[in-house]
Amino acid sequence: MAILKILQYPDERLHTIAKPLPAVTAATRNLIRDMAETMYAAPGVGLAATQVDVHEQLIVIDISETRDQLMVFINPEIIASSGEIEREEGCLSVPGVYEKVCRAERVTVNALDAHGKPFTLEMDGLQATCVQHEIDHLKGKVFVEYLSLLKQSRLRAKIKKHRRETL
Ligand code: K1U
Ligand code: ZN
Repeated sequence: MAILKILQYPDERLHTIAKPLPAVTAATRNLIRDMAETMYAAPGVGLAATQVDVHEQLIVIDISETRDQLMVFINPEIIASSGEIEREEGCLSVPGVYEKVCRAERVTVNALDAHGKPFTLEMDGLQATCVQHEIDHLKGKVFVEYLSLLKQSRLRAKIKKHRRETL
């Protein structure tokens, strides 16, 4: 197992569109193990392969307090959504930034599990927010792109200043 490096916003590679996985192999399962270890160590409640510079459609989520309810989604697709809810989000690729984002309240997702078996899952609450946030990563979208252009440019300036000061 290994802890992987998480790309930091505004790294251009975070805007890469992930490709569907044609098959679930031993290499996929190794990546799942490494991504789960990386998410738990961060700590975070989700991680998309894009964030570790692997541009394949794979995400892991665990919103449980006991940190033992790992969910794996390969080639995830939102097939239905309803309602709207505003919730505060964070991102392991944008440390220290928490902002409110409005998303669907409930989603139904089709995906493959770690064994390549298809499943359909209805999600709500933090789980629904998290799966939408992670699927956005696979599409090359970072949650700060939901903020106003003014907030985004202030955020980029703050990150640049912080990097200059810590170099
Ligand atoms: O994708 C990511 O960068 C992970 C991100 C997921 C997420 C959190 C909140 C709303 C939407 C999506 C995080 O895990 S940020 C860290 C975080 O929220 C957290 C960390 C430790 C315990 C509980 C939450
Ligand atoms: Zn994120």
